Amino acid sequence: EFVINLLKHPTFLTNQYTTKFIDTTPELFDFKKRRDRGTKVLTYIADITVNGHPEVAGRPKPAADLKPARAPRVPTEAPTAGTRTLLEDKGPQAVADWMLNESKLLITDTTMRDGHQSLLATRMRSADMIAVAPAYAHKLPELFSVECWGGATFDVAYRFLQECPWQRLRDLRTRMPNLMTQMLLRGANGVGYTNYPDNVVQFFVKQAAETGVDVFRVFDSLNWVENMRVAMDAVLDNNKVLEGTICYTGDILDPDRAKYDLKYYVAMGQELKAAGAHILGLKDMAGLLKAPAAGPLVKALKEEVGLPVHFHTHDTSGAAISTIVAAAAAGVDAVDCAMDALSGNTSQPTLGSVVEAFRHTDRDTGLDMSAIREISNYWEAVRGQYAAFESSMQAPASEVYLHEMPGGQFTNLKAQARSLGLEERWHEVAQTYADVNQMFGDIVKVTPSSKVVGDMALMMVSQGLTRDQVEDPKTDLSFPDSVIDMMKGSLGQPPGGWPKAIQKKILKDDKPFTERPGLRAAPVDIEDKRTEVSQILDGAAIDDEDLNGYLMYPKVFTDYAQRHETYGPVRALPTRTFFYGMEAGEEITAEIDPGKTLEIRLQAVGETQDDGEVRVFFELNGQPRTIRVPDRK
Ligand code: BTN
Ligand code: 3PY
Ligand code: ZN
Repeated sequence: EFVINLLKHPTFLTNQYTTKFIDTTPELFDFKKRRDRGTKVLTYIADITVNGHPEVAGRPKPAADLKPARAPRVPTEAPTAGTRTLLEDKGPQAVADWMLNESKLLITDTTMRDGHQSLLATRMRSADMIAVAPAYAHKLPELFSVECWGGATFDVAYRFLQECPWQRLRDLRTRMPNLMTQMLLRGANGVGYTNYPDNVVQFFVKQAAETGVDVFRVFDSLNWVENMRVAMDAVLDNNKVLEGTICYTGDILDPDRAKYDLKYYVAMGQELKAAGAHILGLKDMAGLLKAPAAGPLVKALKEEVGLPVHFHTHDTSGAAISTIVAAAAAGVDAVDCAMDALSGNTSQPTLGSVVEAFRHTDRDTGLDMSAIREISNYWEAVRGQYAAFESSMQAPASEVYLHEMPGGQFTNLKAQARSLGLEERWHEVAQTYADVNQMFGDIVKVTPSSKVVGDMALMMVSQGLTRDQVEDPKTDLSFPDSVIDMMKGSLGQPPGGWPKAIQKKILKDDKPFTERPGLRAAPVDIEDKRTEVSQILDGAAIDDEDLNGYLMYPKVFTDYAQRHETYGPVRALPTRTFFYGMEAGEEITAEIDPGKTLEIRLQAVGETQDDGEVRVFFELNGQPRTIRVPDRK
């Protein structure tokens, strides 16, 4: 019945089938109780207004006098050429060659990915990014790239923001046609927390390239190049820019951390070059690279690898800009910064300050300071709406050199500690995190290995266990699943392998493996999976983007799709409405399709009825509408 409906649909017949066809053609689901998108969105607003949004319950509220975020205005003509233009015209190798010849210090803006991932628990909604994207295109065409996808943003979009991450990417891509978009890809872990079968990784990269990613920063959470090849090859096959990435840990100047010395990093850089990388990423996810080490490291990578080097760091220590200055002096080609209002602390260093630092030097970035201020002012107003997700970090801290937590994990782990009642014991958690790292053999800690170290540290602090007790063969302990899995080999191999004694204790009689996890995983039958998810969703049409969501996160995706069926395109709502609902007398607009706008006015909220329901009175495009929602408070 549904299939016939679909095939006869005029959009389908004329070949204009778009990826989110299902969303704009609810008549396909006429066999179900038909609810239009306006009603669905009103249902969402009514529910949040009556019951609140669970994610912000008990958290600080945006300031009452917060100014609305207004994106800078842009001219109607097309923006000037940028790096994307070069990529489209001449391909990824030309981008790398251009970088090597460019004297400017090139800048990537990370605000839309790592910036909010590190400061606001990744909770920034697409609407807030899309509104400012044209300003980036018009006012900052000299940017190297805009990091706006991947990492934790993918699952958070589905899981907490009730949005399709692919739609976000497509919308950003169209609004910044001249700028390269950039994503963070966790190698064989895709945008998840575990290794996926090779064909799932390949399918994902193909889709990301098609929907709109230009630069793929590919890393492995144990720096195991072997485990990065499938993802890297897929980027090359799709003719996009491959940034093969080294994760930096330890301290090359510290003789006690000789495992990660200059030789180690140069050798890894050479392996990545041999694997086909166009650019060498140097990812200092915790912000551990200090200025005196940055010079020799960047110099050695530039000279002995020969690829353009793109440096990423976090300002957790407060000293990141000194590292950037040292890296630039040693010839680094590009660096990551976050726009001022979403920079500093666990986020990237401050974009405007880096631009100023290089003004009147031979590495002048060419970026316009007044554009930076305008865009940062916009982000400042946006950030105010996310007060509920701010962390308690008040100041930069040199403690990062002890614990070595990635900026993107720090606030998350702190929140996890809080939920276990361990927040006042945070410094103990930090010390234990460092102890676990040593117990596991001193490993690279970045998603997902960092999560495993965090799980172990929280277990030890909450159970009052010391490293000695954990390592003692005589004490019997049950370890977190993630720890067992990692010791078994499921995330791959660290340099030199896992320490034998603790591995044996954790695995008991289970045998570890040392081959690449992807070699052991059978390929997934992708079309079977499409049928499977379609059945779960009552016969819904599943395009390749949706299918990729399901392959990465089956339950998260189907939960999202089911809520989407109830609540409709809530991505179109203003952020305040999404988290806090509406007040009587308030009016908002929501553009649910280009040119199709809902004018929504909340008239009144009724009393809770005997049946436990509340009636909420709206005007939708001038017509009265009543929505009933259960009072769940
Ligand atoms: C159903 O009919 O039961 C489910 C409808 C699913 C709509 C899907 S959800 C993922 C994708 N993204 C969209 O915006 N719409 C479709
Ligand atoms: C991620 O994988 O999400 C990261 O930000 C790692 O630094
Ligand atoms: Zn980062």
